[in-house]
Amino acid sequence: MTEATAIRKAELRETVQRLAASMPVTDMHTHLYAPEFGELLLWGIDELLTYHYLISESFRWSDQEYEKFWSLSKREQADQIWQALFLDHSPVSEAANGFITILDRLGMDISSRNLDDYRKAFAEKSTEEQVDAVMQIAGVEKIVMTNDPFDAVERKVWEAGNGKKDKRFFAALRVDTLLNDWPTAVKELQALGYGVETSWTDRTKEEARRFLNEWIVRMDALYLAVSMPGDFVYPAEDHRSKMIDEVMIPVCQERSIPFALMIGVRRRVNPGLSLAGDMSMRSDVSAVEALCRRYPDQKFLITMLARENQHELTVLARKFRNLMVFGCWWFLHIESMVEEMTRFRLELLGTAVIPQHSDCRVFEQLIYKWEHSRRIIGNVLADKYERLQDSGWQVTEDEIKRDLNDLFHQNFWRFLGRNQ
Ligand code: RAT
Ligand code: ZN
Repeated sequence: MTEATAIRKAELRETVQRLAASMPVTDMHTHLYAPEFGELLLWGIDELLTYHYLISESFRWSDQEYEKFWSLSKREQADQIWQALFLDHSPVSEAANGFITILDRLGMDISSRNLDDYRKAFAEKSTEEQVDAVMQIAGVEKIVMTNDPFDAVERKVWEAGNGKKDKRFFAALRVDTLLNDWPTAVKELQALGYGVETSWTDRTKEEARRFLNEWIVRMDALYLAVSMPGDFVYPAEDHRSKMIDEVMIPVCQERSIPFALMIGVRRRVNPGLSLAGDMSMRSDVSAVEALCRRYPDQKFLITMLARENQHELTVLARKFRNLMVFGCWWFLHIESMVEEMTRFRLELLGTAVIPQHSDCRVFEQLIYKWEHSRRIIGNVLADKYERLQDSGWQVTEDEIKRDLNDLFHQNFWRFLGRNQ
């Protein structure tokens, strides 16, 4: 190690922070779409203010009937949320603070608190312009969407061959209906011409596999994805286990793609809140253990929603190299949890983890979700390097770049076997 390549102690943290702030990111799970998907791509001020994270927070301050809220136009809903969360009270929550970060980084005058001015500034942009600008500001280079062939609007885009045009966007085939609502899946599959029936016959399995195979190829899907309730058990004598063992794993293996499971949701705890009414739920990590053990050649991307499951899941990743832990999901995507989880993940796994995904639903959210996460992850990493430096281990700028590139980008692609 030469004097020239070693970083002086006083500069170490600043160097890590600078590199963490600018390292290009692959966002491996979002609900964003390429511009070709038209109305499915949400962006703009009213979409930002009516993000379901903010809807549930605004109801903390309101006794309005849920139906009344849903009957309002999007703009009226946004006005109400602005009033409740930004004017009547201070926007200290992660999601509310994130909205302010977005406005600021887009060059708006935060001190004016003038929603009309903000609206005007957004209205001047085209979708394409905003997508380019946001990706540039956020430093996000590649975005993985969440894609569902049962969605009629989305299906048309793929069938017209427009889903793969924008090379910055990648597909993930979402299979929730097949696993969690088989009767609906049967109807959808039949309508698309697949010869399935409710009972678990050989032909049904074959046709379900054909459906997945055809759609993986059509979308060039990077992985299969599902969100599971917290009471997901595997193996079990139930539909889910049969679907996983006889349809999903065989197809993933044939196509050499990972299976992503997001475990620990309790859907519609308060149905009146719609999408904002879902809860988290503690899960049994042994389901993941059983999958990883039974299918050592199958890769699993796993995230869990309950804080209580995080440490055990991270320990499990030490035991199974076919398990990649990813992201701080949903209610865990807050400053304190990202800090805690990143710290023990690095302590248990080194840099062999995907520390964050954004889960954005509205395009500009990329700005705040990544800026906030980059800062925390950079800080935790700096702590670790400082400790090494105290023992005489010199870390170079190139090594810091290598590590951040792994965390924000390359670990995902390497796990997929598709180095970018
Ligand atoms: O984070 C979210 O916005 C949730 O509503 C869900 O979409 C979750 O991320 C999921 O993918 O199921
Ligand atoms: Zn999601």
